[in-house]
Amino acid sequence: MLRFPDSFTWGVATASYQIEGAVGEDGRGPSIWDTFSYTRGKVLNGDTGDVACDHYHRWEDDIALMSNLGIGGYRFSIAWPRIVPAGRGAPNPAGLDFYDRLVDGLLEAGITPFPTLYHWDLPQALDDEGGWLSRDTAEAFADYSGVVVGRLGDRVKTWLTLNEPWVSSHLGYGKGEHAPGHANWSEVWPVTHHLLLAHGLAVQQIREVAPDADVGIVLNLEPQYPASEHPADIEATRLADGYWNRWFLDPLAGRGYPEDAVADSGWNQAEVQPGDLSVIAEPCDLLGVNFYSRKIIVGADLVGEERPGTPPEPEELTEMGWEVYPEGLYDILMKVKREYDFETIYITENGAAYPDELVDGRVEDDNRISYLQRHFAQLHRAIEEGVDVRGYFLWSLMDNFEWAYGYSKRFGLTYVDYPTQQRTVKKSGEWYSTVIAANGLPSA
Ligand code: IFM
Repeated sequence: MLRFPDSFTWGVATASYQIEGAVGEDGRGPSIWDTFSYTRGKVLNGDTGDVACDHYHRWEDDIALMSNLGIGGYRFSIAWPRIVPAGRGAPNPAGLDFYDRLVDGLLEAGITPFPTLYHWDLPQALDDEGGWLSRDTAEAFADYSGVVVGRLGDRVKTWLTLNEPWVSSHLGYGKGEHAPGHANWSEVWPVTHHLLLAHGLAVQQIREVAPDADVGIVLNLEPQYPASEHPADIEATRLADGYWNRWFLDPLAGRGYPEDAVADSGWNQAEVQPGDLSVIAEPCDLLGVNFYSRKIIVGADLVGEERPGTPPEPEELTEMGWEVYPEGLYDILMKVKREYDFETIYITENGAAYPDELVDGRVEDDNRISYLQRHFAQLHRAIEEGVDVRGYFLWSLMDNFEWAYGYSKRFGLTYVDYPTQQRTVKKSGEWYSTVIAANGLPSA
């Protein structure tokens, strides 16, 4: 039996736009994801988050679902456009009431709430004024954070500011695969700065409103490995790590942006004003790590050439096409421990999409169980070797709106039949509840 620490939190994660639906109800303003998903050709099959999992109306059932599985912590996100429909200005009482009821319901069920303040649904009104290209958006985020924490901070003890700023900046502004759909690589760097600034300003705001709360940010970290020992591969891997991991970890740790990646990007850091780097490095209590896969890096000047060794081919992929590489979770946790001094870590997301099918009322997702089992073993290994991981949040409680893939990818422990909204716990959900009950993995 691989036992986890006694107070370890076993949780699940979701995000507002991916599950709530009710986009036009109770005063919620439009978000960039409404606009993006209503734009023809942006989301597979024209899917939108209009209804999603209808969690806005079914939240009590969803809490009961978690409770039946024995879930100890729920990481959800708060929709900024429900709280402040125009992004800044007067808060919307009905939006605050929704999360107030949700938090009370979770606490009554013995489930600890871990809200994230921003999981990509920026109010459209702020995008109209420049979105994350504008420094003012960072200030507006801090104000909005203060409103939410002012209302829920008597019951919520842990706050997460941003989810995966890499994705917001690279996919939203660089590639255009996510809202707001810009495809302009030079926008990525100022956007990352404004996002990190927003995080730092929000941490300051949260400290004022709820001085005893724990605060952190969620990064999607990914270990990068050279395809061979060739110096070109090794150099390219260092840069890839700079762009993917260090670009965020370094400024949060008070080291500023990584010089090598900044030089390579050509960003002149014009948006970095005096004092910004110390705001970004405002001390936090925890780091949230989302882990899904790894990258194998080929140096640019080796592309197409005969290689000094064969790069490993991925042996196993999820339905997203992401390589299953559980050792990567161990490696990235060890790297963070070795190179930084974040107090504690939570795995704020990990999980896999598979082509699940509901047959005779059952989803036999043994592939997902195998994926989870191997990741839990690597997580356990990192904890044994001294990484202070306090909890694990499985992505996701239920199948949901997978951004540009719409409803075509299923990550849930619970199968959602979208036309009827019926939830069916998958075999992996049953299995996860045995892990939770045992606080560990049966060695077999
Ligand atoms: O669904 C997303 C989530 O919103 C952020 N992290 C990755 C998940 C799977 O792609």
